[in-house]
Formats: sequence, C-alpha cells, structure tokens
Amino acid sequence: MELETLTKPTLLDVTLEHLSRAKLPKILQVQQGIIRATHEFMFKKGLTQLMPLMLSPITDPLNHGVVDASIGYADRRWSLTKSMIFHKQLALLSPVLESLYIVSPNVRLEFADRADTGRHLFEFTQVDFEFKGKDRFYVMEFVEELVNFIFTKLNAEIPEILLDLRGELLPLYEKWPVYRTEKLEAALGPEYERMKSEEATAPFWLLNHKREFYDKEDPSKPGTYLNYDIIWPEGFGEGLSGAEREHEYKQILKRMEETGTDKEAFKFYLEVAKESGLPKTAGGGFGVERMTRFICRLKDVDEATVFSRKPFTKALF
Ligand code: ASN
Repeated sequence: MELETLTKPTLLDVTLEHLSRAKLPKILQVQQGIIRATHEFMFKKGLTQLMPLMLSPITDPLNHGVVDASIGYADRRWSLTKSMIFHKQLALLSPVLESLYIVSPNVRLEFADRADTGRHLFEFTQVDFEFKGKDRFYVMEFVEELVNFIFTKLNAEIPEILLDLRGELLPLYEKWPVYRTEKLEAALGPEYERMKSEEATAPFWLLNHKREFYDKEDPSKPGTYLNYDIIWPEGFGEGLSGAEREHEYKQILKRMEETGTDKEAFKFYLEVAKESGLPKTAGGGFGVERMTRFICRLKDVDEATVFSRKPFTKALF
C-alpha cells in the first residue's frame, strides 16, 4: 500500500512525461514542416498573411456548445477566438486585399464528452484562409493542391521521420472523391462520417453540413449548404472545413433565425452587411494538429502537443 502511494505518478510527473515523450521531437518536426510548406504555398499563390487576433466582441458561434471563454475589458465583453471567420470576411472589405490567410490559435473550451474522441483539443491552431470573389470549386482545387504541396515537401525534407512515424512516405492524391452528407446518411445511418473515414484509404470531400449561419445556403436547393469538409482516411475524421459565405443582409438574418443566433451580439456585423454590404467570399481552414495526427498516424491529436490540451486535462501547465 505504502509502496503504491510512493510510486503513483503525480500530476507533475504526468505533465512532464507528456513533454518528454521520445517521439515528440519528430512529431513536432512534421508539424513545423506543415507550417513551413503552408507559408511557402500561400506566398506563391499571393495570399496575404494576417496576424491572428485572440480577442473580439464577436467570434464564431460554432455549431456545437462549448464553455464560454470571454473576458471583460474596456466596458465590453471580449470573446477568445474560436475561429477568425468574421475577421476573414471583414478584412476582405478592404479594396486592396483579395485573399488572406492566418495561422490562428483557436480556443474552444469543449465539454468533457469530447475528451476522448481523439480529435479534440480545447486550444489548437488552424490555418484559416479566404478569397474574395471565388467559389467552392476554386477553393476545393486550391486545397487539394495545398495538401499535395505540403506532402511533397515533407517527403523531400524529412523522409526518415515519416518512415519512422507512419511507416511509409506520404501518398499524393490525384482524384479526391466527393460525397454528400444526406446521401451517406441515407445509406449508412447517423455514423456515416466515422464509417466512411474508417473505410477510406485516401482523403475525400464531404459536402452539405448543417452548420453556422455564415455557410451559404444553396439558392437552387434551399435547406442545403455550399460547404465542404475534408475527411482524412483511416478513421482520422474531419481535417478541414470551409464554405462559400452568406453575404447578403436579408439572407444572413434568415439564417441567424434558423440557427438561433443572438442577433444583438452581431449588431455591428449586421450593420456592415446592411449598409456597405459584405464581400462575396469563400474559404476554409485546416486544423494543424489534426493534419499532424493524420500524417504521423497518432492515436490521439493530443500527442501532437507539448502541453496537453485534451478537454478537461489535468495538465499543470
Ligand atoms: N475555418 C472555418 C471556415 O473557414 C470555420 C471554423 O473553423 N469553424 O469555414
């Protein structure tokens, strides 16, 4: 009994053990390679890099509940960034910006039920990008090129690390299958996304998720949405989400009502939409740690962190 008490690892031991894992340096080199290749690709494609914002009176309402993360400052509430979706759209009001990207820290204080999905962290990094005047077809092609660019770079720069962590080099994907949520659900039931990801050997697109008000409704098919997710294969699940955006005032109001969004919180955003009009944009964002997880074939995305960010972690730092 006494021995057990003596040898039981303390929270400090567990915290330090997480950052002392033998594979961590290699995992981090993969992650660094993703960012390095992303910057190079974005530069070549002419996207302007914005620095991330961590506080704003408005942030992504998300399509699922999380614990509130806001602070009082200068007589207002400021939310920690869940995603920079609105700032991407608003920045493109600038006549001199055509496209942009941000390596953006996102804070989403997930409830404990998401602790062991293998895919959730309460704080993570997203590479978020947006284009003025482009549609979903343009963005999907852009993303396919980006992923193949990153994978080609990693194969060339750190082949031995990839061989060690994933057992082989990264494949390049020519044809990306495209599925629709409503069709998969009809064929496979509610667990369609997980099932399809588990049986897939290559990433695929999944269109038409019911989500936040800012994802554009298909005008030719009301009740369906012009959004697109990348689903990583081998059961790794969602890796990117994006959409054409709602930009017309009346349609935004309608979608806010349907999704139960608090209009008062978006008062000034709505004012911009009404008075000067929001630009027509499309974009998306991929989770950096999730891409790292897929490439390194990690059981849990938290293996890509130095300081655990698993929902409800007991980590001390
Ligand atoms: N980045 C996503 C998008 O561009 C939004 C999100 O992260 N919720 O659609």
